Amino acid sequence: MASGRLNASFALALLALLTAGCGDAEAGPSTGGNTGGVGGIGGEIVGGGGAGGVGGETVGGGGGVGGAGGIGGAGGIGGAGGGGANFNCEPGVGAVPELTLTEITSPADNVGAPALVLAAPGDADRLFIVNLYGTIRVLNLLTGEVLPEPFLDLTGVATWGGERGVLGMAFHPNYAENGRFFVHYSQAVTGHTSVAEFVRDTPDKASPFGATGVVLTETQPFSNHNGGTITFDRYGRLNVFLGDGGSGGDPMNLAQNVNVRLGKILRFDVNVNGNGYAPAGGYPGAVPEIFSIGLRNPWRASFDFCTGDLYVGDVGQNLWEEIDFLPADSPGVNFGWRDLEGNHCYLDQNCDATGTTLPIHEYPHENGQGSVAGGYVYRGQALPELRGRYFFADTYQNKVMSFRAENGVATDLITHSEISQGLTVVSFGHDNDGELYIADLSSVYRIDRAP
Ligand SMILES: [Ca+2]
Repeated sequence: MASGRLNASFALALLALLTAGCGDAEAGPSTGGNTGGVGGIGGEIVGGGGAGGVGGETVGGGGGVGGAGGIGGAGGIGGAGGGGANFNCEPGVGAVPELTLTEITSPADNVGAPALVLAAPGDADRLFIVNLYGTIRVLNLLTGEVLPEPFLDLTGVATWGGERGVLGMAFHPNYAENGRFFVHYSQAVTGHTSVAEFVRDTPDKASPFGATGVVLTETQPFSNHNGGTITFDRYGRLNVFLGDGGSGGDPMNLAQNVNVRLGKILRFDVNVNGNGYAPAGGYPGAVPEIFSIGLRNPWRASFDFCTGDLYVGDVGQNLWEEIDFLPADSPGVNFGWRDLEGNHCYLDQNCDATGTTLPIHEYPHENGQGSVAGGYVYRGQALPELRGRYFFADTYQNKVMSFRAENGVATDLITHSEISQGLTVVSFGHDNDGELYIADLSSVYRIDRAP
């Protein structure tokens, strides 16, 4: 269906964005369920439902509340990243059906270059669409209409082009009450990285000049490999994914340098004395906000709402694309770059992989092309067959794929070829029911059951 409608300027940006070996584009929009789900309906494990919210602290335990009715654990685990007022954490059942894509935005909506789709905690009927080119728009799921005015317009604050732009967004787990949210963007003029906090003025509007805090700024030695994802984990910590600084092959070996934040996963407590920031990384011997090292360009990453496991799509250099996996509550690790590209030595063919966490899944470039776009574990209602499957895509190879992580091993890998053609998938998203969406830099689609 819908063929990728890439016009010339999109294509240009995209080319730069995704140049093989220069990967690019999530991050778990921690839609958080402050609203606290109704709790397990009869123990139905309405995931996260739970209180989620509460500062994200408490292991979403919130579920607790729900759990009440439910079978303990139910909401229990609460959400990775908050939210998911209506997620379903039951195991998948039945054979994977044929899927289809339903386009939910149109060119007339002028949503620009959608690079991320996410839902706000406590806001079940709307989606926020992050436009790489500087605006964040709101889509009303009930009417199908995009609000005419952007929720946030960072034109002039952020710049875009190549792999720069508005790259990520995350709602505070308690957004419904405190209105706090975070945006990862490339600064105007310099192109350097900013992760800044904003507070909404109304449910439909936030001021671009109203940043209430700066979590981090980072000088970028090159324009590419800026990472992108920011997302809350189930303990309410903000996780920031940064690329290796760019060029190709990580010429300064920054991803392995524990004194440098590039090529890392960073963690911050954003609730210090209310709304202050503090490093919460804990990687041995590293700058205190560093949690894990050895990433090349982690454009899109997410936490499984139900388990807390972390999935990272790390864009490869010349030959291999990879999905990295870290079980919930693991200490930080070294994901290998640039000693390794996927499971393979990169520069030194006699490299030593001791102490390195290898990908849960890798796949080769095809015809010299590849750029992985990490997605989410499906925890929705409409397609119980998909529950527990981690969805991801390759932007250049026109593939949407999924697997299940079982005991740290990717099993039952599927290429969903029926929804793979004609799109330039750069990112995924989900609503507060756990249904999945695809962003392809020109439009947004929901993954549905084929009729
Ligand atoms: Ca790696």
